[in-house]
Amino acid sequence: PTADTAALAQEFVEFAVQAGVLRFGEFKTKAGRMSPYFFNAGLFDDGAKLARLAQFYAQAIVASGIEFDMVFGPAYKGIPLAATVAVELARMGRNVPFAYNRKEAKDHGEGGTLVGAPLKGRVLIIDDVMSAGTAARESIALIGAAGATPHAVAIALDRQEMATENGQDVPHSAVQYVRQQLGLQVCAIATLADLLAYLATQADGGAAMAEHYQRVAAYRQRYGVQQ
Ligand code: OMP
Repeated sequence: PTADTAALAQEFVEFAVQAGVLRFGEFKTKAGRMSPYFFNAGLFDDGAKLARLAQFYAQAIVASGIEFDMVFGPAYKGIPLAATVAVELARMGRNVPFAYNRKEAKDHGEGGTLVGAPLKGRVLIIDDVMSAGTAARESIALIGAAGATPHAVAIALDRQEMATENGQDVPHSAVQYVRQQLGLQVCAIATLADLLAYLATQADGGAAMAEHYQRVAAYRQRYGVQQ
């Protein structure tokens, strides 16, 4: 990461903590792990927060240099994300088509599961968090089936932890799998490493922050992957 993307990541972690989106405590993840932190993108729940969030995504995407022809939001959580990011990209002079999917096919009216611009060219998927990569794999299959190219994924947070296959931990993260095995580019606004860096700067701000740092560091020891 360049100095700029590292600074953007620090700003984003601070924003997520202040918005109550990134919380510390005890949380069970989809993979069944007890995590000392959890990022709930659904809590970016007013216009100002969504606008700010979209700016972070758009800046991270532009800084990554990833090329793409359109954006796609996977149902449900990816839909408002991709919509607001498309608006922000257009504001930045980069107007691209936008599409999303429904979870259930509609049998009347326009029909089908895809809404918005036709899927074509290099598609950038916008999602919240990648843990095991299940959601990403579904979007990739759907985009391929529509005859377009799943090209890249932009997420807010890369947890940089071991993916699971058939209930077993594997030595790579879902992001590494999507990059190396599926050949897509992945851009994250922030990572677990950025979160730890942030907590380290807050550690003299009180015992609570120092404890969060210790617990998140221990979690990385246990479940983190080599970068
Ligand atoms: P995968 O689809 O398996 O990659 O998991 C992504 C999902 O994990 C998200 O859509 C959330 O439901 C959930 N999640 C978070 O949103 N934030 C976290 O910090 C951790 C998880 C998780 O359960 O791993």
